[in-house]
Amino acid sequence: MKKVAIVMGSSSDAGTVKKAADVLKRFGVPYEMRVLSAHRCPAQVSELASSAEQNGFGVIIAAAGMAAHLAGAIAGQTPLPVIGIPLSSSNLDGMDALLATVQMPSGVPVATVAINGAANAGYLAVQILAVSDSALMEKYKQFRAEQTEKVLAADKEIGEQSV
Ligand code: RP5
Repeated sequence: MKKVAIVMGSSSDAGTVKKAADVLKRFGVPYEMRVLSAHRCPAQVSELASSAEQNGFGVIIAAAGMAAHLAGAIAGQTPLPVIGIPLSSSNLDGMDALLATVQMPSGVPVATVAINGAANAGYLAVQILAVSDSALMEKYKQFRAEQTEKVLAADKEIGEQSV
């Protein structure tokens, strides 16, 4: 199976970004985590992005806050799909990172999840890899069915409290 690279702009991002790794772990998808900054170590970001395809990665998740150029900088240097996680910071609550991550020029997309939406970045990476991996697709469909069952059980339970 192809691996997922999870890159974050700072070690201070790790608490939020870990939720993406937790999802990948749950589905048995191999991943590698890195701390690399588009601004503080651009050469290393280039190295990771330009070699990711030949190194066995299928998707790259990139998380950053503030002037969040990490996902876009990676997307510009790889043909692999890139998922961006904009992270909240104290001054602008993540709107800065959201706009910096999502507003990519035509031809170089970053699939941007919600502010701090690390779990969905993990799920989206699973879905992308599952397109060419039928066992993974079955696991993902099972997860979706379980989600539905949980909501319907909650609906039944609360419905029983109706008067
Ligand atoms: C971004 O700046 C990082 O992704 C982080 O969210 C934010 C602050 O980084 P630190 O100053 O905590 O390293 O590049």
